[in-house]
Amino acid sequence: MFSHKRADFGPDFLFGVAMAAHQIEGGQQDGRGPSIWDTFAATPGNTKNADNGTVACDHYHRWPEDLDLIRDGGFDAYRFSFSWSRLIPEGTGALNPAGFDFYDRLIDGILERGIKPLATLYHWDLPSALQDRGGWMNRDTAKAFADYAAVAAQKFGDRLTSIATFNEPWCITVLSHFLGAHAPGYRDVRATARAMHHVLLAHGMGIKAMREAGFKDKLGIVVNMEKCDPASDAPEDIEAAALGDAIFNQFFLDGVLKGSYPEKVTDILEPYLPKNWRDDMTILNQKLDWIGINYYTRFLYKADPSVPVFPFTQARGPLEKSNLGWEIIPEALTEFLVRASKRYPGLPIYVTENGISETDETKRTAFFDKHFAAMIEAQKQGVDLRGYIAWTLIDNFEWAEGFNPKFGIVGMDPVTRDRLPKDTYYAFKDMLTRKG
Ligand code: PNW
Repeated sequence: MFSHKRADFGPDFLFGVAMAAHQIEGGQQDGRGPSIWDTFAATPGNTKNADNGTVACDHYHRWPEDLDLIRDGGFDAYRFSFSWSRLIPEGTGALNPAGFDFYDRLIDGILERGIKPLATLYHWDLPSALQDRGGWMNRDTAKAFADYAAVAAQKFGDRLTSIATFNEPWCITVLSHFLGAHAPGYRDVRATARAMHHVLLAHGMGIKAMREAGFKDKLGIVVNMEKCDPASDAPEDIEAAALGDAIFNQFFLDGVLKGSYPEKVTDILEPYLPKNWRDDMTILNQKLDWIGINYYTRFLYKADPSVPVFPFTQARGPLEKSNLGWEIIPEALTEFLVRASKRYPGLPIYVTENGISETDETKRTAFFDKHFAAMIEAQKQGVDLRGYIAWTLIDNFEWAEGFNPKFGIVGMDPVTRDRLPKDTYYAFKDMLTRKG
């Protein structure tokens, strides 16, 4: 059980769980177009055990029981993502009515159970047809995204509590175009710099389009912040960590909320960014209604002049770890929340993801409990923190790591795909449904 109770977080604090389309849906049918994660996972060596999201949790068919689990756990909200290529198979142009029907039923099902739907437009599954034309390296993808955002908002927006444009720009760009770990699997700094700018341009154009469609108070973005510490006291490692932090934890929110990028980063990326990127900064800089912060772990930075452009390497440190080797540092959540509320004042903040891959339920429950304490500490320090969304409801397709990691508070039988609630699910249920 948790040591906290609902009341510790103040009135109206929202608790939810998050999942993402490609990690759970399966259902490659009824007109869904291919996405970059279908092709990436189909290429040997890209994912552990050649796992892929073809069936995943079969949420496409089993969503009613998944929503029942969310309701019965006492959660207020469900954060999910739309599969862009299920709605618009080629990313632009013709719509897929069966895709719209699926999300219609899903959203109605969420509402019928008294749960708030929190939608994300882009959780990494770019339609392959757009990747064929350069994906995020191509400026046209930003326009395609804005059109998609407008269509999705017009169709579903009135029923949604919130709409986020992007989930984790760092993962979409640096992890996927520089480190090569996620789709499309590039290791190319020019691709990375262009993607960094075009994703944020897409965000700005998408927000503008949704505002013009009449949406006033529900629009935001979700970034992941991970602690960036030097691997030693050496000044070059300290400088490497500062650069890593500026890329990871400052570039994206500064871009959209201040209309500027950290100079540390543009000094390096200038030759690789689209030529007239400065002209776009007013489009990036749209008023937002809230921001979401995902937080998991930290990286240690070691200066390494042999690495081109970003002269450092990132490694894991020696502290207590999850079964994926991710260090557990709850205090850093307080730091990030305080830092974001000071740097971007006036915006409500949500923790939109936080969780651990673990088979030991005592450890998982303790992980959440410690991060609850870190949030309460942030509130004491004046952060306008409105909610916490746990990652994740069900063990699912953990991208390049396949199905091995166990982030779920509910497990899944690998053969029958039956849902198997774990101790931590019941800890949430106890905290969230306990009276008084
Ligand atoms: C997030 N890191 O990804 C994603 O939003 C989820 O889809 C994913 O399942 C979850 O966290 C767990 O991984 C991250 O390197 C990927 O620090 C990498 C990092 C953080 C988050």
